[in-house]
Amino acid sequence: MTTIDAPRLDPTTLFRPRLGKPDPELEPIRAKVLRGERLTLDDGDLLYTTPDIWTVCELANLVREKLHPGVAYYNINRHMNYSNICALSCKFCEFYRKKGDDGAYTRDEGYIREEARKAVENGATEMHIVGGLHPYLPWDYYPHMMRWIKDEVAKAGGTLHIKAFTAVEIVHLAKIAKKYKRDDRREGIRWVLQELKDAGLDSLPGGGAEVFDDRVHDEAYKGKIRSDVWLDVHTIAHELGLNSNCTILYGHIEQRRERLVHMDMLRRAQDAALHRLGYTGDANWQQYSETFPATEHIDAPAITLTREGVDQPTPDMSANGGYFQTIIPLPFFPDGSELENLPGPTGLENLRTLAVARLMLDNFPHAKAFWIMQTLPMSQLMLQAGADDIDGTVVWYDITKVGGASTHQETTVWDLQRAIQEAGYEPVERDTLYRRVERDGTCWSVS
Ligand code: V47
Repeated sequence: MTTIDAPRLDPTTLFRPRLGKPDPELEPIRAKVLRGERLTLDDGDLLYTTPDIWTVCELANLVREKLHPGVAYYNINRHMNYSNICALSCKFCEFYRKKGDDGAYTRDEGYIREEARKAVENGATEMHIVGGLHPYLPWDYYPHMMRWIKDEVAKAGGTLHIKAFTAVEIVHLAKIAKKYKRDDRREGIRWVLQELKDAGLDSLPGGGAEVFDDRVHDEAYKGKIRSDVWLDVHTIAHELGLNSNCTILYGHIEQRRERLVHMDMLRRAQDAALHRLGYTGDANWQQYSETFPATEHIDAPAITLTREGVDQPTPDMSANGGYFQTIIPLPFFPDGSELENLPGPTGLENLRTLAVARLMLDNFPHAKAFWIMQTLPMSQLMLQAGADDIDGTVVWYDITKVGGASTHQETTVWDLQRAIQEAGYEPVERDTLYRRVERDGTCWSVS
């Protein structure tokens, strides 16, 4: 096992964030935010280095309020991991096991049906499903899993949205289904996504993106797909009409600039997705494309959702599938991983990263403070710093265990509502597609 040394504290980054000491250098960024104009990577650098973190939060809050005035979202959901057996050994991950290890598991049909039934009984609107790259499960297991769930839900007289499989799992499935060709990977990815969609898959979660940077990839999660493949999977999902989310796993061995590049790559992929859905771009988009290196995903005009009168999100945005819904910054938890000698990000770094993500990802409708990883008290603060969503009741969570938590990491609707209300927002229960849920006990519909 190779270890990566914990970074030494850099004295130039030691400053005291102070309330009431505004940084005048942020004013040009404020002007851009008010105009709904795209921020550059250099703007992002400044947002990351200014001691005036509170203005950064305030600016992110301006965007968040413009998009979702007065409300914050939560959902009633249930996470399920079908297996923790994984062919990969990513250094940041404490979830994976090898076959035969203590605690290794693979769920069978009975378990999966039971989880689906419990989800409906508890009024869940969504099941979030991910697992390791299982080396031996056959391809059929995966579409069957979708059908077992939909069948059980129908028997229970309910409805459940299946949000499942990270991009790296989709590529793995294309390989085990023998559909993956190195010279045309898109064809195999499309085949898998279409088959899963036909079997009941409704959207993709945002996991597995980590940080889109080859150096970080090779040091911390070599063997995983790279950014171009991750973006291909999501682009094809969008082309098939599936919505998806995206994450950034920060606070390990990456630099802040690498986070900003990751965010820029995501917003360019979103430009392309929204363009396909008929959104018109910013007339000044060429100025941005000259600022950033081009990639194959970057050829659409910049689309900013808060630009006055041009690109306002339409009320039927949720009816047109095929775009990124939510950015979810995930703070790195070192415990139990191969990188456990690293300190992980601090609370202020988490707050700032959430705010920076909200500001940079100007074409994303939503920013989520995932309470399981951010903690509920911190998520509450993040609602005033760019986040409009704190995720849901979750129930079981096996990927990270904050502060020695068990896999049972459930919270109540009452706790979620109280956290939101106390932060000054109306709590709105949403379904996966961010439609308002009307509820009568465990029965629900969307308005
Ligand atoms: O893909 C793994 C990350 C992700 C660690 O789409 C870690 O709505 C921190 O993607 N420390 C899974 N993070 C979680 C995820 C997610 C969660 C909630 C909602 C949604 C959504 C998506 O967690 C993994 C990986 O990037 N992860 N290990 C760790 N030690």
